[in-house]
Amino acid sequence: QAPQQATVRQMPAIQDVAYLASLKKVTQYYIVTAFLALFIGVMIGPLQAMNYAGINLYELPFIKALLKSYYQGLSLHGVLNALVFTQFFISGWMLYLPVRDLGARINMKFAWFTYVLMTAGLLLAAVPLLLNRATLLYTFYPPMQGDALFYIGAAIMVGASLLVVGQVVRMWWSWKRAHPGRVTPLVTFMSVAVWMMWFVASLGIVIEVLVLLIPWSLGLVAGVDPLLSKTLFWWTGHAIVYFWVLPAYISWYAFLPRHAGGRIASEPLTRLVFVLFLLNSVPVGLHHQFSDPNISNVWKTIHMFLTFLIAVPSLMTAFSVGAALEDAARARGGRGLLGWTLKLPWGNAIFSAQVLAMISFILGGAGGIVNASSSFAPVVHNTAWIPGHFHITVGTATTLSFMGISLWLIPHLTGKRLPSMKLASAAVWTWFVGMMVFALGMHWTGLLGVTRRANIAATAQDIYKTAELALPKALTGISGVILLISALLYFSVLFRMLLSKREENGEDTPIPYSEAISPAGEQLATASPLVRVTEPLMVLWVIALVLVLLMYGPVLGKLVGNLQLVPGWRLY
Ligand code: HAS
Ligand code: HEM
Ligand code: CU
Repeated sequence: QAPQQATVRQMPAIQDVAYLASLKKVTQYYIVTAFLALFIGVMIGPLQAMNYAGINLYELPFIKALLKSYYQGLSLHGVLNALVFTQFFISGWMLYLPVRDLGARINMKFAWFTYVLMTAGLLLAAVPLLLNRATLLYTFYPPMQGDALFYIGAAIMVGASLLVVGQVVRMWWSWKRAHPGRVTPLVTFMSVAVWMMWFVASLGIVIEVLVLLIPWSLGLVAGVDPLLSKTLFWWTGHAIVYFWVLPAYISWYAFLPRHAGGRIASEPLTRLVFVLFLLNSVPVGLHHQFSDPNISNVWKTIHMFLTFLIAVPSLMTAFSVGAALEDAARARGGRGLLGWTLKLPWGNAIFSAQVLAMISFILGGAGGIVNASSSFAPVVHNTAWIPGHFHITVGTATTLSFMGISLWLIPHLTGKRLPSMKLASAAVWTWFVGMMVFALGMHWTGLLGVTRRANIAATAQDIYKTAELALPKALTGISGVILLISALLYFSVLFRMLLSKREENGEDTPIPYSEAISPAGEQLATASPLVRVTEPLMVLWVIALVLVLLMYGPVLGKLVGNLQLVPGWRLY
């Protein structure tokens, strides 16, 4: 098809200036809170990388004053980066986008209330974390026990995210009622599907925390069942990784082609991808529990195959977004089998951040398939390989995408200008290089048998000092330095931007909508069968819930029928 000049989708205008300003402000609060959490979280990362290089920095007086132990630092790092940064960013991003996409009017008081509630939950949980009274790592597996305040704060945070689900789904539903027969616009469709998936996903952790952990930490019940808790945790804990990455997919599909000067490949296919995630993201969590007792191999194997199945929509994304980029590059005169990639706007940090995030995700995804395969899992489980895997998924695919997005989103929300594209580019490229080196070092160290979550630099054991470990350990240490520089570059750009004066109307930096080569159309009556079967998200939501109950019911039933209550431990 001959490439055409892309025309931007006309967003419905929001006339009420005060309303638009308040909507942008609440989104900005979410996004800025997210990056503040990331800033603190990421500053601890290099210390951990040094640990895996065999260098113990935790005895330095300055560090000792801040962190009681390696594990307090690791708990803060995991919670702030993986749980707080992601949830706040996503709650702002996936509230703002569908509202603008539909030109809808939401209840701003409720939106602000949700933000305040989420922040209150965060602050409550932060108290015991900072006081070393919830040094449980971000998975908080019992019987390790923390102060009740930690679990209560976490419950409030998750509860607040469910209020966002309610607000977005309700808004979409009123739009449907006001526009019978219309096809839901793509960005709204993707956002609603992800929020619905998160609702189904969150039920596991909600039950775990409300029914098991809070009463136990308050001393109302004497014991807790570790395996039941862990199983409920991974009900949520696997799907949460798609809650982290799908908001980046929204940008890769809908906005990235525009940054490259091109078009979305296919809207109907994109809708199919998101429906597959809604249906299949949750019932796969047992791939985190292959080595746990009391869960039958039959169920572990079923979850393993369902995990392979959930890689399919990501593979579809790779080909589809890849095609969109190729379309864009060829429209700019790109030639050859791979030569077209040179025509992509690599100097634009908004673009390069997200494409480098995607390249990192090809490797992270491949590693994920290894983790999920029951024959390989025993080799890599609980080794440094696993942090290797997730720093190129959540730590790069998600984080670097969100960093790239922030470079246009903050100007759009605030009317402030990006102070320096050069520095932003330097931050983006060093993050990518740093994480590639980190992943190489950590995957390699893991294959040589070094465990994750181990303060190896503080032990005298010879097994961590063999000659074959020298190179991978050195790589990890070097990556820590590169990533520290990268983070300082990125945050200096971000904070300079936030602290600068407002220079333009934020609408001058529009939401970068792309046109589609194959659009979904506007009217359901004339739309393709694929568009029509993907439209009833409410029905698909119910099916998703039923599938999870089928795939988890028997496993949980057996555990509940055979409860093993044990008292709590404090190891710190
Ligand atoms: Fe994972 C453990 C399996 C995806 C995060 N994962 C983790 C943990 C985290 C995490 C945090 O089966 C650690 C949990 C803990 O602390 O114990 N993971 C998978 C599989 C996938 C996967 C099969 N993981 C993710 C994503 C994450 C994430 C996404 C966060 C965002 N993971 C596992 C397993 C474990 C695990 C086991 C447990 C291990 C253990 O033993 O403990 C799949 O969803 C991956 C599918 C992805 C692909 C790649 C598609 C590529 C795309 C980009 C295309 C690029 C283009 C660019 C087009 C198939 C979409 C072109 C560029 C040009 C220039 C042209
Ligand atoms: C764990 C380094 C950024 C999420 C770790 C570990 C290292 C590390 C070495 C393994 C610790 C261990 O197993 O003992 C770094 C460095 C970073 C960085 C150098 C960049 C400067 C990030 C980002 C995220 C993230 C951006 C997510 C958004 C996590 C999580 C863990 C972890 C969830 C697991 C904590 C646990 O096992 O409880 N990090 N990291 N990290 N990191 Fe990072
Ligand atoms: Cu998983």
